[in-house]
Amino acid sequence: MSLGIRKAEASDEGHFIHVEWEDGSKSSYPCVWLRDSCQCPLCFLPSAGARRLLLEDLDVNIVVKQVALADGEKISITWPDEHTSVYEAEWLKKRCFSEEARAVMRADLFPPECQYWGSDLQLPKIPFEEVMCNDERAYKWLCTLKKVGIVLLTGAAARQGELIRLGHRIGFLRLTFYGPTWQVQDKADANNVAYTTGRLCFHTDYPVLQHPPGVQFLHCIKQTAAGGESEVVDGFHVCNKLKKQNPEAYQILSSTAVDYTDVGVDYCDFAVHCKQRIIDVDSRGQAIRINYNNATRDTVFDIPAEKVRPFYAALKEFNDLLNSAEHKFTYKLKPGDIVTFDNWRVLHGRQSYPSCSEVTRHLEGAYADWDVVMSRLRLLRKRVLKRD
Ligand code: OGA
Ligand code: NM2
Ligand code: ZN
Ligand code: ZN
Repeated sequence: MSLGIRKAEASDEGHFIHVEWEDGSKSSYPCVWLRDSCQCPLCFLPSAGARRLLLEDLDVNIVVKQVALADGEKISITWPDEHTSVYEAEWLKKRCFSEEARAVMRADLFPPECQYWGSDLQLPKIPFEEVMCNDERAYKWLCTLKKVGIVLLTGAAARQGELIRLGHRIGFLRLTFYGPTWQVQDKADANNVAYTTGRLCFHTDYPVLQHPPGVQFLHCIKQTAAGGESEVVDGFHVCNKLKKQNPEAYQILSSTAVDYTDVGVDYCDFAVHCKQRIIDVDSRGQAIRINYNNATRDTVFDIPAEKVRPFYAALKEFNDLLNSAEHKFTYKLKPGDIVTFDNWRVLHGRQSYPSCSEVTRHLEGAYADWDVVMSRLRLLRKRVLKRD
């Protein structure tokens, strides 16, 4: 049972409705928002959960004509044009404008929990087939992926196609110029440095795309005996450290637009160019996305010449911190392992391995967008926790 309403009255010359709840707490709602949020069939399309009311038809200076309380469960408002709107207590309570109520709603919609890690990472592991057929396990997988930034799924078949299945489990994969899924192995005339046997220093994938893939999957099908170890580092954790230790480097990396380029042929031919800040920050200066791949960073560099060396110095500081023993975690994928990680937060790399005429190492890779992953996480949460 939800909390009932004790009293509802208009105030501020009809611009607000003040609600007093049964427990004595109070909420106030701007009338323009109430009118805009009318749930009647003329103003709202329930089958789409979307507003039908046009902004053209909203008077931003609207005031209430009359407000009535029904059984403490609903309030009913009559507007100057005699349109009436009814709002349920529970619906209103959730949408209370107080700082605390908004923080609760925000945390529900956008889980904020973030566990930073370094070389002490206890790599979370979940059996792949359990994620595929058990909703609790799938929910656990996605919560951990969001919170820690990396989860290893174990025991998949050592053949191509498992990532297509995983894509269906969440919804769909992100198609890029490298195809729906892509094969990481040593290739003649490689169209990407990943398709060689060389070492890959810490990077995020695909900063050349305006909206880089949020989540990456790498499925190990074949692993070389010597070399080919994987490395990961918590980019957000390192950014916090850099900001403290070297605020000037942080300032440069979070403000300089770096040119990226990727030109070639794969799924189709491509000529992609983009400008990205290596550390993307929110309005409070907190890192929200790392965009760094040294291989696709363009030789075209659209900044004044005198700013170039300070930029390299800042990047070097960041790279040194990423590589410090305290921050990086090293492991080696086994056939059947699928590493899933936050490509906006976790930087990854690999050690080199001997080149050979046969293929000695083969990973299948794929991307997903955070929108799709978070959507699946919310739906699984609803089902697993049996709530709305
Ligand atoms: C990549 C990549 C890692 C590896 O393909 O972008 O980072 O272990 N591969 O080969
Ligand atoms: N691959 C692995 O930014 C990049 O070029 C990352 C992408 C080739 C799909 C590599
Ligand atoms: Zn209406
Ligand atoms: Zn990569």
